[in-house]
Amino acid sequence: MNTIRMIIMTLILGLLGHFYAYAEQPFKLEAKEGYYQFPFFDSKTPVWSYNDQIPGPLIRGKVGTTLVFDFVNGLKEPSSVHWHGLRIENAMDGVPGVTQDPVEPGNNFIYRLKLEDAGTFWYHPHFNSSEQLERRVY
Ligand SMILES: [Cu+2]
Repeated sequence: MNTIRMIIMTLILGLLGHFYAYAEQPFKLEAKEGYYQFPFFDSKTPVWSYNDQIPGPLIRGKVGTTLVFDFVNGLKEPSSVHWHGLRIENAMDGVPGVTQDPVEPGNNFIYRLKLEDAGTFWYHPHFNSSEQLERRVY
């Protein structure tokens, strides 16, 4: 029963998350704390998320264009955005301590991603990943 509930919830959340970014238009992506009303739950759940959405916004772009993101860290700890699987400039890969400094609370970072490949990819934090992912920042 719980498996069916989780599948339905995942489908609903996937359909709700259809916000798009377009090439060359800066898209604000904010990690922040909040509460989220999951379907079938009686009360809201404390979460950390991108733009108050779970999962975060669905972002689409065309190969050959550049997507620009203004990432704002509204969490109480450093964060970053790693663009999992995308072939992009190393400085934009979002790995604190390796490709960039961590984005401190209240600060922002501009990510510019030139899209080289078609496909479906995932973005997520790469700072304290185990906790930030578990709290739904993805
Ligand atoms: Cu990853």
